[in-house]
Amino acid sequence: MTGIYMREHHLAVCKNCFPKWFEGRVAETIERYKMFKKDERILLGVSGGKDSLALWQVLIRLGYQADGLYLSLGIKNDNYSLDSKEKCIKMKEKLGRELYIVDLKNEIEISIDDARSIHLKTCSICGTVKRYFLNKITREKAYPVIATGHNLDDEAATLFGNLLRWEESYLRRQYPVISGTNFFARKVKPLAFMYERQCAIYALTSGIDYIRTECPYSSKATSISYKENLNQLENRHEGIMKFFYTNFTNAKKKDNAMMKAEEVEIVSCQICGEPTTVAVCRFCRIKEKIMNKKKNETEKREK
Ligand code: Q46
Ligand code: ZN
Repeated sequence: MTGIYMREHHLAVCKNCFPKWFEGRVAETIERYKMFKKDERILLGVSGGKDSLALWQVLIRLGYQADGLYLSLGIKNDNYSLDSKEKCIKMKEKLGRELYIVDLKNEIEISIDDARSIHLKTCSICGTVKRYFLNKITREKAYPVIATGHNLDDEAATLFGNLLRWEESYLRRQYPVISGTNFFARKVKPLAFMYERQCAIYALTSGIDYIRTECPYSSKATSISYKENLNQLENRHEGIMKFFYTNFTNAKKKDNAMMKAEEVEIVSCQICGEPTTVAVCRFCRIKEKIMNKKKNETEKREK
């Protein structure tokens, strides 16, 4: 039987053993970073992609209580949103867990496709919308933990971008686990030390049906070029991505000052009531901009 060779670990694992090996490594991360316990309910953001669906299955196989939240963003190209929702529903049925589905169109009468009309970067708006609903539903359903399927490639690309722009406040916040507060649940990334290709192999070797096409907006995401550069480095210097991110997290662990996030006052958004650091949260500001733009266009047409 052909083995799966992982250069960075100097290890070959056969197809049949790979899922167990992968699950074992995720379990180590969860324990090392004290992410959650077996009696804590976890809400996991699922997109229909390989990472989040793999994580959902791993958590259930490890005996954790994880439910999913799928956000239908209204990305119409290639029916991307419809296909991704169907993959999440399939996984919910396989695992026998709860899946919450939030349809952006029903919630706020706009979709991610509308974002282009206000000339903001689609992925930046998408990120705000996802964080908003993940936080909101987590609190409404009283989950103490939010999990996301960010893998090592994602985390290394984010770190790379934060360092290039010297984004100090983001660097302080970047870590595989962020403690909860009175306003927000604990945030965890159990796949933070697993390479993207390892997540893909796990999905394939353990029979996960995930969406194979990329989001139509992903080619414009800045993180893609960071990932391409990091992958080039990885090809020449095996394991460099892992060193980069692992040594960053180790340095943060040693130095308490690096872990300390800036203290900011949290207030309730004047429009939606969600916790925010400014009078009107970013989500409400974006929504208002899109609605105004639509209103102006309708008025122009009617004139
Ligand atoms: S879903 Fe959203 Fe991603 Fe698509 S619009 Fe960009 S951020 S690429 S993870
Ligand atoms: Zn708001």
